[in-house]
Amino acid sequence: MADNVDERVVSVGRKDKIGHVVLDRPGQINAINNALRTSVGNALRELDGDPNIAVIIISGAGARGFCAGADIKDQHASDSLLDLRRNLLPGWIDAFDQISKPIIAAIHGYCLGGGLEIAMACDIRIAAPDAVFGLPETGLGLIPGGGGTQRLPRIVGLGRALDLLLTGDRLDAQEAHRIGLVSRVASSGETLRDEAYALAAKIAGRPAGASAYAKEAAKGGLDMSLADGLRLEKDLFVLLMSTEDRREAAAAFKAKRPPNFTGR
Ligand code: CO8
Repeated sequence: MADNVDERVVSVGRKDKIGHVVLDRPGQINAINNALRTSVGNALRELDGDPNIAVIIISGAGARGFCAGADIKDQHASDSLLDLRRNLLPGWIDAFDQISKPIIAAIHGYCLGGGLEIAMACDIRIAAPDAVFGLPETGLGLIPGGGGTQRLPRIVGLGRALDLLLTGDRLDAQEAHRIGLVSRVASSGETLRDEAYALAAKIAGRPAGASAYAKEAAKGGLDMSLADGLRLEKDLFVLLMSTEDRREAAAAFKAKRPPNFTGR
């Protein structure tokens, strides 16, 4: 099935050093079709390459939720196995790992299936109190295909992950916070956006190279032995020692003035 990127299913905003990708199919609770999949990837790559952007936020349009997963109505029984495999294998959600800038998922309402897989591929998750999380795939005769079986155990541990995968049980925001599926809960749905922007601004005010390397070391190390991860950390540490921002941070500390970081 050809990817249809003519339908506008994602909108992109830029404010200060923050790029904002909005999943924009509110009539379907932002369910993931081919156009959305392609557009999200394009938007992330575009913002990652924009030197004026330091941090990326992803959220969902409309009152109902962040994303209700794969578009169940858009799945064609006539799609060949080859088509299905072609659509899944390039690992479009895995491509989030290629984005060097920090990505924050700002989640309200339903965050199910592929929607939760998108959120788990982000670096920080902040939830509105009304957020509802779950991986319903086994009830649909499937398993998650966007990284859920791999990222969920890495985030919450194998026992909790298998419980959620095998039961399809839903979690509210407080429970998701308790088990570490989200790291923050906004004080209200109305303030979620502002709180996500404040979090993004805090990160954007820090040296961009350090943020990128912190992310690369922490996430990259998960796929390595401890020894290889420690080596990666040291290599990236040494690279940062030569940056202007590192020198500026030390100079500002000595002069007791705020630093002026340039991203170099
Ligand atoms: N796909 C398509 N349309 C959807 C989806 C969906 N996943 N979810 C909701 N919608 C549509 C509904 O059909 C409805 O449209 P319409 O008004 O035209 O009838 C509209 O959104 C509102 O939904 P409801 O009327 O159902 O609203 P409710 O409040 O009654 O229920 C729920 C909300 C609980 C979210 C319910 O809609 C629901 O259960 N949705 C399906 C959730 C689900 O099972 N998601 C997982 C799908 S499987 C998956 O994601 C696997 C991904 C693996 C691969 C990832 C890479 C592609």
